[in-house]
Amino acid sequence: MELRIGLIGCGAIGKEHIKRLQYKLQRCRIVAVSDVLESGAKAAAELAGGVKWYMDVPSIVNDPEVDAVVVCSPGFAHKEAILCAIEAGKPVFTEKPLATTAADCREIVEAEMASGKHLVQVGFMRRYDRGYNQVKQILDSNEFGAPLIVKCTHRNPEVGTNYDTPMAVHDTAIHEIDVLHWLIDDEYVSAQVLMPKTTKYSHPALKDPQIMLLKTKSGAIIDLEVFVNCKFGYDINCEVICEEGVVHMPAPSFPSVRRAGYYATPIEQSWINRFIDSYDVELQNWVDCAKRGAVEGPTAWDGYVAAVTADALVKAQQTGAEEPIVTGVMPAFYRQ
Ligand code: ISE
Repeated sequence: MELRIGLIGCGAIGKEHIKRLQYKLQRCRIVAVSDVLESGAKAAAELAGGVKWYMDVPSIVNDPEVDAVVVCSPGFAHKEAILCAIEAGKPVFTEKPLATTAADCREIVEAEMASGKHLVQVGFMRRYDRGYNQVKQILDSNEFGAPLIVKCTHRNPEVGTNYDTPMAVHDTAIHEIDVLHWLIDDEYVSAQVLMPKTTKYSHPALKDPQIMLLKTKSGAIIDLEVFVNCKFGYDINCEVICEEGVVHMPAPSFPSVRRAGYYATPIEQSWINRFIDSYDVELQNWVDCAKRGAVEGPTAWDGYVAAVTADALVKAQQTGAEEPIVTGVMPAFYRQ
């Protein structure tokens, strides 16, 4: 039996996932879409091959033909859709963030635990990326000893004028926030942000670049450069310095070229392309798990941890001080 999906939010990532779920992945099918804009809902229904469309969350979630829900609406609208799916007892995959505040994330965690079923997965797709998984496999082998320092860069060629300083955390660093504690199997305890000279390509509401420092429970330090107007490409790097060696994540391969006095290798330009395979693997895995009532990917608890960590980083952007990150102990429900 195919998993019958209702997809909420038909903007850019919504359309990407409609194409992916309807025409690329296996064992699933979109049966309905919804958007607050009628034109958006209708166009997306067409894109999905003429499926049903709605303009409100309860109607699509409670449609008896919908087995599971995918949420691609803007972050502020996630909570309503996720809580509605939990109430209906349906598996729900939400794009990041789980919700926009730590308190809202906690509410989702509590609602899921009260339902007694594992229903929520957050779309932190980097956990499905080949490179990160290769690094994790090496780290988990213990042959390199304990991780001591993690050096990362998250560079975008440019961002829009509505992108401001806190978005460097909520929109951009949020990926490293999730993937790095999973990668080194540790917990964050504090956050600090250093602000170097701002690039001339930025604007007054955005300090760019930024250096974000995260300390972990075991004492490891993560040094993440976020630079969203770097101009040259979408450049994601991760290097883990361990007691007995260094592990460097491979970059996606491009052919090197010799031309006009240069020997060069291109750099990826778009984040959609950089993680395109990860999205496929992530959603196929979600479909297969949802069919048997399981969640293997990032949970609502991971979404909550990311929100608490992001809050500490945003505070650290303002204070310049080392800010504590207090998530509390992971409930037993999420350790199963
Ligand atoms: C965007 O929303 C993403 O998720 C990208 O991965 C990130 O690099 C970019 O900065 C964000 O705006």
